Amino acid sequence: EPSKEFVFNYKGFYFAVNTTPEHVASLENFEIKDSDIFIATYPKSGTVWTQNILSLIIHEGHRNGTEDMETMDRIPWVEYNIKNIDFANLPLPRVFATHLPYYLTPRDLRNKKGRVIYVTRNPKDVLVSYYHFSKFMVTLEKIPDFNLFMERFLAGKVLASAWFDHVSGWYNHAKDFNILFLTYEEMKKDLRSAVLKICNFIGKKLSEEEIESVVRQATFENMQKDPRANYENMPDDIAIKGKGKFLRKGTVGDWKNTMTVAQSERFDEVLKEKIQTLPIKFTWD
Ligand code: PPS
Repeated sequence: EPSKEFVFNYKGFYFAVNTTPEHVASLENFEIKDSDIFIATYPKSGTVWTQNILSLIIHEGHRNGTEDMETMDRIPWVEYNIKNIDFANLPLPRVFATHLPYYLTPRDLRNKKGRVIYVTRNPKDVLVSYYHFSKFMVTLEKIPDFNLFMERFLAGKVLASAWFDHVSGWYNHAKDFNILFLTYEEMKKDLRSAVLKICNFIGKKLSEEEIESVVRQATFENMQKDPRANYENMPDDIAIKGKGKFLRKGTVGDWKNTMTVAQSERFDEVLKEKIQTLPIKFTWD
């Protein structure tokens, strides 16, 4: 079992202890506005990237660099409101990020009010990214041995529980939501098309130059340099400075640099058949 020092279980899902069961429970009745947009993901699947893209699409000042506001302040985490942002008074359209499983999201959202963008990533890259991430997050349990970390991940004994349950839950309940599915790999392959898909989904029309500006500012290289976008100013009680970065490598197939053949086979043994039941094909390299 994961250590109680780091997570608690609420209705079958592991949350970090920097939120409370009361706050999570209150989200059921969280009032959704028609223009609300939720970015939903399993951790390490492209959340920060999508947050930045939405910031750039929606806010002119963000796009042209006249507005100095960090993504994490503009697009708060719903279940981890660590900065005590007043959700009710955010400018419209409100955008939120979340790792919630489909069944713990606000009821309105499950009745097709507001919009959801759900981003997936091939789970071997998710695992490797998660492993590196846990080394510098104060809020995550330290499991330095990769093999052990992988077993915990495969058993769903980590923050956000089992990757497969998260992804299959959202895909199988897609019809309850007003939802756009994207993959990390398609964003990587053709960022411009992904940006256009998002614009189309939220009903925002941008000029050709504006689209180009969004795409340029949302590349890994440019986000890594942009303190508004790269999460380098996380509070000290959340992330340990100098031990790692939110924008670490940003590639497809990095799992091959960490996982041994045996580990990859063990991973396949647990997940390969299940993955084939999903209405989605993953790109592994
Ligand atoms: S979190 O903590 O759940 O919000 O993490 P999340 O943002 O979902 O995932 C982090 C990984 O996304 C990569 N990333 C990017 N890749 C490509 N292009 C851009 N612009 C980009 N921005 C973030 C980030 O580097 C993490 O992946 P790894 O493999 O660790 O580099």
